[in-house]
Amino acid sequence: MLGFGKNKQASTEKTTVEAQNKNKQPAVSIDIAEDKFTVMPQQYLPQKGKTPKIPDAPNTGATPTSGINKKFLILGSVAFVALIALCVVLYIVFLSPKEATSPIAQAPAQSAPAQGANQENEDPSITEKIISTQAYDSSNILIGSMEITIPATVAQVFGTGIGITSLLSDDLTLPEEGAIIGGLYSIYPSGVSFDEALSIEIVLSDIPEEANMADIYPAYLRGVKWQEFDDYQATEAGFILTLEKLPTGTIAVIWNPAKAEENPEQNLNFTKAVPSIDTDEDGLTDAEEEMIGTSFSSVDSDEDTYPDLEEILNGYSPLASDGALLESSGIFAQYTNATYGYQISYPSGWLADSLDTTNKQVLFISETEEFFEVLIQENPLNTPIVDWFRSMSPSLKNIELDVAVLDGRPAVWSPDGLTLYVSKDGIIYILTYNRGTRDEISWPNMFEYFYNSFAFGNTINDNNAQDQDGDDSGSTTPDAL
Ligand SMILES: [Ca+2]
Ligand SMILES: [Ca+2]
Repeated sequence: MLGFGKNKQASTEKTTVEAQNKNKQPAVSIDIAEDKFTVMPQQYLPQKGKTPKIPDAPNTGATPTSGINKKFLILGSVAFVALIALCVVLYIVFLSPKEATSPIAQAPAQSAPAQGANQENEDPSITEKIISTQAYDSSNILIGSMEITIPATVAQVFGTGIGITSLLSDDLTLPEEGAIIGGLYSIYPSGVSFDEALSIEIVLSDIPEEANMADIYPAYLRGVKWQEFDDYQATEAGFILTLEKLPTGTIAVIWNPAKAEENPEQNLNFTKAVPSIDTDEDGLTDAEEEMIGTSFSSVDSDEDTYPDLEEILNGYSPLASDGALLESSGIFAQYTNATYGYQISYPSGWLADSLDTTNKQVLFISETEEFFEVLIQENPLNTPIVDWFRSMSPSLKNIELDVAVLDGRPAVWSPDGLTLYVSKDGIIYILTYNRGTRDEISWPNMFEYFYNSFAFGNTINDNNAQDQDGDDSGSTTPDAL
């Protein structure tokens, strides 16, 4: 929401910056002064009345016949009365209409009628305010624009105190990598937080042809570094930021062609996994051929004219030329998870192992350190899988997702192609090829067979099925095909 988690600065620094900005923006100072008037009479009024009186009273008592002192006494009394009168006027003008609600209590968003009732002094016709500005290059060609939608509650408080300035790039720190496109903007008052978020749209007049949207992002100048906004929405011609707090630095859109490559992070490796050695180049790795029993020096081990891999992916045994089905070959076994309602096939020589009695994490372990895994995560709001994935991987927000279908439901691939996410009935099923420390994967086709065999089934609660293997784990494993 806020998008500035990383931008928390020491409060002293922030105060200094705000103070400077207040000096620059008289409109803001006026507003803040009004706020102070609403508070001052309550706390300071009695003391103000006393302050001039205390030194006067004892002095007059000590030298009773002094004419000069009498003059001071009269002047002091007049000043005191005038001050009281001034305070009363200020009290009537500023405080009394707001008495019903203390300033602190009305800070969070209240219902619109309540706010309206408290804003009698301000223009009730102010609802939502939109301000905008345009940016031009040195040849006076329009390069971009910024438009800010200010919610009514914020507009009523800040009035004209919020604005945008379009800047020139001459005296600014430019990004080390990439280039600024579509202008530079400064929004004031900088660093200020609002009760309601401002919607800020940046429109780019011209997006370079060579650029794609994954390389373009809105950022703000934080010290001497350009920091990408944590949260934004891409539009056809730019971006929309939703900010409850304004950054202290200049805002711009940066085009950095190297960004997509340099920003994988979050344990996700963008390089697609490379299969290990495949001597006969038939697509089955030597490790797979050895496990299955096919020849790693022949593309067609059973010499039925159908290549080994083609037979496997079409459900035929690569070891029998009589058209025998893979199901009855004993190469794969089936695992059933009744707790979370799914079935999946895995190489029968591997160990299928639920890590604990919850059956949330089941491993299918090969003779190498590599293993396949089905992991369960809750998805109580039943968020669609693409949205769920995006919410879990904010760093991938600009990456086009590889969306597949698994047992009739949309599924999302991780960028490295080794994890598949699918959702059903409030549960996320995460199918992963864990290659450990290996660069090359030994079981690419076994994994393909594995995830393609994934099928949703009934859970134990749906059908009251008996726990067939009697270990109370809700799983039945293995059931050889
Ligand atoms: Ca091979
Ligand atoms: Ca064959």
